[in-house]
Amino acid sequence: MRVKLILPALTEAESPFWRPIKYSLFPPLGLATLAAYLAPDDEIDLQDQHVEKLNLHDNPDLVIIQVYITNAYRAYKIADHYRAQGAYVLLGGLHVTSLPQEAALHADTIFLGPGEATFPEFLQDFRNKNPKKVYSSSIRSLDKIPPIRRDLIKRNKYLVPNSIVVTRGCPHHCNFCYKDAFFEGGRSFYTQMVDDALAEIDRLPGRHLYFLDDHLLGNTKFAGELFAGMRGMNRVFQGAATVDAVLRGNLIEKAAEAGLRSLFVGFETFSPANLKQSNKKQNLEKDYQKAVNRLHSLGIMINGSFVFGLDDDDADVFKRTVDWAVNNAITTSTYHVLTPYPGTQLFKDLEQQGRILTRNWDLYDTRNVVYRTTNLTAEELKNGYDWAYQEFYSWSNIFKSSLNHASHKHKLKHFFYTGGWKKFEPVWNFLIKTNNLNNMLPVLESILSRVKTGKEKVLPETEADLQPIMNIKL
Ligand code: B12
Ligand code: SF4
Repeated sequence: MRVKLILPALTEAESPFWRPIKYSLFPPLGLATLAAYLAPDDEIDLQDQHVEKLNLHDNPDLVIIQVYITNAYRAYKIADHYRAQGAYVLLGGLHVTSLPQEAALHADTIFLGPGEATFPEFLQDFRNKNPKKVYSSSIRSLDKIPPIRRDLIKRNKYLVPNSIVVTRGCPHHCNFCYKDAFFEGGRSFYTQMVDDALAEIDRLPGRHLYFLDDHLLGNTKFAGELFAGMRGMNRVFQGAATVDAVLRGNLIEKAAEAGLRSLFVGFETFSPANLKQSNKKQNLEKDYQKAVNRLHSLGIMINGSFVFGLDDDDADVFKRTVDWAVNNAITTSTYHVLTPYPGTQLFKDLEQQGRILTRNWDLYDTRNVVYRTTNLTAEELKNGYDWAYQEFYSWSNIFKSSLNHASHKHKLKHFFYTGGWKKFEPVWNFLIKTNNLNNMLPVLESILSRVKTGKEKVLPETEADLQPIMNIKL
């Protein structure tokens, strides 16, 4: 059987905000996960439109498309094209799960929720010529899943080919998050067996890993055993977790020992009223500064996530948020305009209040205001969001923020990481065009080398560690 798997590019591919580097970070892990269930003699073509031109002049028997909210229209067009020429088309992913009726108009079969149980079930039905129209996931397990088909990933096209997920979902229930809708009808947080996760890590070449798990520290026992198993593997890795998990127990120390060098943390807002509105209970009354200090004392860089536009936000929120991040030496910030994804509690609440202004899903990219605001006008919100990005990533703030670390090594790491990420777009574009992106991995690994504990004392202070960074002529 000829099988085509497609990750259509997100809308930004045609927008002035398109940053090729942002979309050349991670390979399509979900599709490579599904490909593992296909037969050894199936002819498989996996295409990621973010990094390559789609070939639509082929003739597959089965087409599998992953749909996010802002690639939905593009995904539907591709689906219609292949159906018109007689292929059997499957649609699945977050957006299909949120809006199955919409997606069903463009597919022969749709999938709701994770695909680990439903996709193999479909394949059996398909081979028996009896596929269903809808498969909805209720069995949720990662036990004995076949190894991800990483051989189908064009590694040289990505800065971070070693992305990995060892859990699914999250133990929390923030009302703006996709996760309750996506995992409805079954468990919404579950993990791999530790040994399987370690085996997957072992299969990955090089040193650097990026865990895409929503909350890598979400299950203390699992994470503790995973980090214990990773000690001595000589890995450096990045991941995501919540403020409360950073503050609780000593899991974060174990993570640092295992090689954690940067963490995406959902601070989102400083307002208790906003946290309550978002059902983000885990952040309530938590000392953000303490979490930051703890991470920095372990040499872990921070990517802070912040949401603007919650009902308690006023015109000062942008400056307050940027100043806090700069003063606390947050390495990178990700700002979002509050976005009510369909299927979430936030969408339901705003819809009930008559506050949803558009259903043009292309605008649901966290850069646009798609709902009626309260304390701020939509214009203030959009301008404030744009200003926050510009301000945080201004050279003066990158300097200032870097200097807020105690050790020289952390200062340098911060400066090169942030500057490199946001200030050298033409260099990234050149590396992408010349297929050299993957060659930057050793540089990233150097930047993620260890800074040690206490007052961020350098451990061991080796000039050699930083040499590759100093040598890049950006
Ligand atoms: C990697 C990633 C990215 C990459 C995506 C590129 C890539 N190659 O994947 C980049 C960096 C580009 C990115 C950007 C953004 N992202 Co993002 N990203 C992720 C992340 C962390 C991991 C995705 C992943 O690989 N998961 C692991 C794999 C195994 O799972 P999966 O892809 O979901 O696939 C499974 C199922 O969905 C299903 N499945 C999927 N497709 C299909 C198809 C068929 C036929 C079948 C049978 C099954 C099936 O089966 C797979 C196995 O179970 C997720 C969070 C998460 N944990 O999923 C957020 C996430 C997808 N991102 C999100 C957001 C908000 C964004 C941004 C808007 C952020 C921003 N402000 O810039 C941007 C832009 C996205 C946009 N405009 O829509 C949200 C999406 C919310 C939503 N409802 O759509 C998520 C869920 C994070 C969150 N917690 O809110 N992101
Ligand atoms: S902590 Fe993060 S992943 Fe978990 S529910 Fe909240 S926003 Fe979603």
